[in-house]
Amino acid sequence: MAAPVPEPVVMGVVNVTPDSFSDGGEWLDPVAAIAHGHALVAQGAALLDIGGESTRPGAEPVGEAEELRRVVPVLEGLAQARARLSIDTSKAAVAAAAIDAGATLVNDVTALRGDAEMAALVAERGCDVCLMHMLGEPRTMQRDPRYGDVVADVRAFLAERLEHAVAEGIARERVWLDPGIGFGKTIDHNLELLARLDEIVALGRPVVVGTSRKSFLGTITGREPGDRVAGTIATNVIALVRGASVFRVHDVAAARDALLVAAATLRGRWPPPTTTSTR
Ligand code: HH2
Repeated sequence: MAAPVPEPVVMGVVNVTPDSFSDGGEWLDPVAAIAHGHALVAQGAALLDIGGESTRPGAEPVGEAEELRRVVPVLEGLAQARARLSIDTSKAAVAAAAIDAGATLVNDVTALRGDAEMAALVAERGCDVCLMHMLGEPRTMQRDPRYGDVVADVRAFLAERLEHAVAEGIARERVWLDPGIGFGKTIDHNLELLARLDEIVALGRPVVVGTSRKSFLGTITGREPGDRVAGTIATNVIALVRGASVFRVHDVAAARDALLVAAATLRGRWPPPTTTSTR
């Protein structure tokens, strides 16, 4: 029998940064960021991922005070939105303030390696955590990344980080995993991870994919970041087929429609079951 098709959860991106690779500066003003978050919820985002530090290749780190200044008003302004809130940070102090403001997911691109206090915070506060694979660090990660077998290496890393999280007191059921598309990876690394994503899904936790507008889509299509929606959706649908359940995107309406129809088609049935572990 075919594996059950997860109900796709669309995570809308709210970058409160001057330098994000595709929308840097667009939502730096908190009023604009809050309005953007509400618009993404209206388009079908069940989750909003709010971030105050770019992790694009070459990005310079942001200080804690500045990151707090960027994200806290936006989280507060979105606390009543009809979506869960996620904080995209690797700093425990930022995550703590975000949880106080209503976030229930910590999206840590360092997978609990960036801040020694992060695991204890997530364990204590009982929120969900997304652990992402990254080779190196944003400033240098795209300088000649190498793997033995990229899928096996990323899977082993995520398996180790999952056990680390559990050993630190985080409930296994609270952990989501992400192969980190574009984080220390060539175009072929990204494509192979997507083609064999079922091997990551086999770790038994919800898998998040973040391909939205990323440069490998530009390499294939020749398009600028804002024109990579169709490419993003192609990868999201393939990831859904391979068992991913959370899709981190900038262009929510298009991704939501494509994923709903793709999931219904894979099931051969509509409406979908009503519950999912990522809600
Ligand atoms: N990608 C980005 C940022 N955070 N988090 C997860 N879990 N997975 C991802 O693939 C991921 C992520 C990069 O995208 P974006 O936020 O648009 O750009 P920037 O880092 O330049 O702000």
